[in-house]
Amino acid sequence: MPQPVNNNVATINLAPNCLVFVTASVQSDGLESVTITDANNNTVFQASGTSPQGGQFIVIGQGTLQTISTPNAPYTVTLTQGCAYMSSESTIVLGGVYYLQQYTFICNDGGWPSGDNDFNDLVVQITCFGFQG
Ligand SMILES: [Ca+2]
Repeated sequence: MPQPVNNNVATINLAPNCLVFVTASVQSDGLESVTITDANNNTVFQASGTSPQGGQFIVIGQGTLQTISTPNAPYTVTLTQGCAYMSSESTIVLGGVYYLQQYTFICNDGGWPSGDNDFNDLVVQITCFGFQG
């Protein structure tokens, strides 16, 4: 398994002209945030929030976006300042065609190692559909 990344900024690639569903959740008393920007530095998703009490699970934001038409355009995912993250990418492909592409980021407050190292303080899931409608 890869080591956690002590950085709050990641770059991902999303297929062009696709519908993307993003959800962000927290289990943290501290303020968590995520911002996704496209290759033109436009903010396409933003969420922030904190657990109402005791690190309780709560969804702080969800929404959809449409990827730009440029192939292989990078998207920047900016997570809570000072966090460390681990991430995964998974795809469902048939005959060389992408049907679903998913990224997951799990974040730990204060870096790694830090605190309880639970990597659930902020969780961001990005799902890119190969087809729409
Ligand atoms: Ca936590």
